[in-house]
Amino acid sequence: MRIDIISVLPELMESPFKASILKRAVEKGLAEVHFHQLRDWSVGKHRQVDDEPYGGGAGMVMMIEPIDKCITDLKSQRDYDEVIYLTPDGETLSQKIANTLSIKQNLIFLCGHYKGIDQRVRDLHITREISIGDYVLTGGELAACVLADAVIRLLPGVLNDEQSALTDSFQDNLLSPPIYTRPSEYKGLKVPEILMSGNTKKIEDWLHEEAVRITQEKRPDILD
Ligand code: 6GU
Repeated sequence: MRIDIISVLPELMESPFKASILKRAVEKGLAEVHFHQLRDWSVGKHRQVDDEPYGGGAGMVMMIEPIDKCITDLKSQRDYDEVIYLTPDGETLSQKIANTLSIKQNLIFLCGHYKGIDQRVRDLHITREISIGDYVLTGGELAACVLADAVIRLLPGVLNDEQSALTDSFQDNLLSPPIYTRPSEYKGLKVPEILMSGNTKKIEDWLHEEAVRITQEKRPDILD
């Protein structure tokens, strides 16, 4: 998979891909992440990428020309499956969306800033709009990192068996059951006996019951 991320602040997004699992995914060639400074496609000598809104009002609007030039350049080099605009008024990111995107080859992420982008960019290029939740960030950059992380970890070969995405919370509409490691007792707090019983079938049943119980308690809305 290749992800091209367009932003006025690409430096905000470099570190997540330079550590741990995402770093390894990139090093193994399973994911390629390319950052593009939108100002490189600006037209004037002031590297301007935003302007005042027609009709008035507070805040600035990201101009169509630099974004169109940048996306057009990228599209001339390869076909893209989706051009995704990260915006708080997009569809809320879910595991289902991450699963869907994880089977794509080439993706463009456009990070919004200021009051948003000229509507004509949306009409012309954007195939999907994604938000990471009902709150407002200073820009789409951190949301782009969240989306890239959620998608890249699903690519075949990125996680090992122990980290398998198949047992994640949300993958089967259940939260994860409680987990424990040594010591078996700490300050009087004991690990449930059943987990040390060695009875695989009983343990599996118990873990599933606990997952259902915890989901009912914390997130009844995701149970099907
Ligand atoms: Cl994608 N962008 C911004 N600016 N704020 C957000 C968001 C995105 N998702 C949730 N809040």
